[in-house]
Formats: sequence, C-alpha cells, structure tokens
Amino acid sequence: METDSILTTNMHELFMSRAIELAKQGRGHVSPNPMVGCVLVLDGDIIGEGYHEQFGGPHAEVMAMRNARKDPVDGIAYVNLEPCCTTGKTPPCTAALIENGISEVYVGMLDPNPEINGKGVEALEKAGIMVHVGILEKEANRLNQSFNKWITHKMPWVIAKVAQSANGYMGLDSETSIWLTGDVSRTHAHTLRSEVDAVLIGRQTALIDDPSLTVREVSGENPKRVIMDTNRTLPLSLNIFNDKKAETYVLCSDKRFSKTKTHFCQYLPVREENNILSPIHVLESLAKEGITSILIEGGQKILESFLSADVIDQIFIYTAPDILNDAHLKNPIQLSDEWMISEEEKLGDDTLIIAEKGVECLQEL
Ligand code: AOF
Ligand code: ZN
Repeated sequence: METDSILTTNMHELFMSRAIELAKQGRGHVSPNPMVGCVLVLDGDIIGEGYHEQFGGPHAEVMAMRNARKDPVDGIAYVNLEPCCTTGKTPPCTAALIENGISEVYVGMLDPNPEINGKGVEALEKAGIMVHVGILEKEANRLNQSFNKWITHKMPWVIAKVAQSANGYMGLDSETSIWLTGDVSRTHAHTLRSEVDAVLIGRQTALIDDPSLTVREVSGENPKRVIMDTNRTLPLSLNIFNDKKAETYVLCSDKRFSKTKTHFCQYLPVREENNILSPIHVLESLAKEGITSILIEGGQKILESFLSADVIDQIFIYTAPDILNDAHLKNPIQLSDEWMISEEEKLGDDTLIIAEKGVECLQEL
C-alpha cells in the first residue's frame, strides 16, 4: 500500500516536472506573464501537451487541449500554475478545462496574481473537478520567481552580478576596461542574461566598455537594455544606440527630462535624490514597463547604490583565480549574514557563488 502511494506520488511529480519543462520553452517570449506548461493524461498516458508560447497568446491549458491526440474527457490536467478564471487577453482556462470534461487537475502553485489567487481552484471545484495544489511547489515557485515578485510587489526580481579577481577587485580603476574571468564564466553569464527581462548598467560602464549587453555565447533572447545616465550625456555613437539588437531604455533625471521615445532608445525619467537616480524608483518605473527581472551588471557605483537601498534579491559573484595587483576598484558586495549561499560551482578556473535573500517572501506565496 505504502509502495503504491510512493509510486503514485512519483507519477504525479513526473507529469508535473514535464509541465515545468514545457513551461520553460516560453522563456523570453511570455514576460510579463508567467511561464506555464500543461500535460493532459488519460488512463496513465500523456495525450496532450502545451505551453504558454507568446505574451497575449493562448494559455498552456488551451494549447494542451488543442494539441491533444484524443478527446481529453475524464482526463487529468497537470499545470504548474493555477488555471486562470478571468478574461485577460485570453478567455479563462478554468472554463476551457470544464467544457472539455477534465475530471482532475494537479496544480504546482496558486497564481499569486491577486485577481486569480485561489479563485481558479474554487471555480474548478465548483464544477465538480478534483483539484490538488502543491505538486513540485518549490520548483514551480522557482520557475516563476520573477513573475511572482512582480505581480505581488510591483517590483522586478533583482540580480546583481559581479566579476572579481582572487583578491576581490572588479578592475584596476573606473577608467580602465579589464576582463578578469574565463570563457566558461562568460558563457554562464550569457545564459543568465538570456533568463532576465533586462540588463542594467551605469554611465561609466557604458562609456568605458561600450558593451552590447546581448546574448551571444548561448541561444536565447536578448534582454532589454537599461542604462542609467542621469544627465543624458552619453555619446550616441555607443553600440547600444546603434546595433538595434534589443530595446534600450535610458534612465535620466526627472528634474530635467520627460518621457520620450526615439528610434534608438526610450528615455525614462526617474527620481533623482542626492545626485543619483533613486534605485527604488528606478525599479518601480521599470516594473511599470513590464520588466519582471533585471540583472545589474555594474559598475561599482551602481552596485553600491542598489546594495545600500536593499533592493537586491540574488547575487552572482564570479571569481577569477588571479590576483590583481595595484587595483583600486574594490567589489562592493560583502556577503553578510543576511545572505544565504545557495550554490557554489567551478566554472573552468573560476568559481561562481550564488547568494540569495528574500527566500521567505517566496515561501509566503
Ligand atoms: C494560466 N495559464 O498559461 C498562463 C496564466 O492576459 P492573459 O489572458 O494572457 O492573462 C494573463 C494572466 O494569466 C497572468 O497575469 C497570470 O496570472 C495568468 N497566466 N494562467 O491559466 C497560463 N500564462
Ligand atoms: Zn489561463
């Protein structure tokens, strides 16, 4: 009997993990919507699979039913997020599941969207469908951590990334561009870029490195680019203004500028406080633009201001094996007690440490 229930649990987790894998195929195309996948099972066999492919397009449940090779009546649906019960850009999935005669629904996590939260389950149960919530809940939460934060706090999930020498320096000084880490780290950092909605840098990094901030080492979508340039003094000859590789925002002072759009970037005014752009207001403004996750790639001043505003959720520190002599640009990130190291891995000769805060806010959901 006990073995039986272990087998059944594993089977439900297996189908749910397939739904999560399907959901991931929407990465880069669905934000600010969540990534959602759905598996339809009849008599123990998968008869249909689908995922939310495009923002504004059909939801995962509808896609799975469209793709089903058999009538799903009396079937079981596995979906990593609670089915929606509202009409947004698309009709409610609860209605589609009910109309198609689905008898049971396994849900990864409740939809943190306050308009849906719990009401989707209620609608299904009211129609006589048996609903089980919390299958692979941790994984489901992790998958949509950016959406979860954005929809509940109206702020993006914030990742700070830094590359440092073995003795903790980001470079020699703020005027010199220097590459510290190896190829494996670079590829890893490009994957990280492909997983966020936007990458943010400061004026000095834009000037000194003239980066493109695109995804080149791996396949994936280019994130939006956000450049902090309080007084709008950056030269328009920079790569980001010319390559047309990604949408670009320039954040500038609301004391002097208004919101405008050109063919090469959008100017977004944000609150200037003590001669810097307020990190909280920067993030609130970007959240309003539908940015659910952002990777802060530096430099030192930007990292310092976001750190002291206490708005960073996750930190990626890439450490090279070599000592940098006569360096002045210290990495401002210190992993104090409030940070939990969630991962430590070797990337070629470099080491990556991932640290996290705000785990409690995920568990609350
Ligand atoms: C689901 N299945 O595949 C997704 C859901 O404007 P709409 O119609 O696309 O609805 C967007 C909201 O629906 C989004 O904020 C989130 O709460 C939910 N996403 N729900 O049942 C899906 N992507
Ligand atoms: Zn839906």
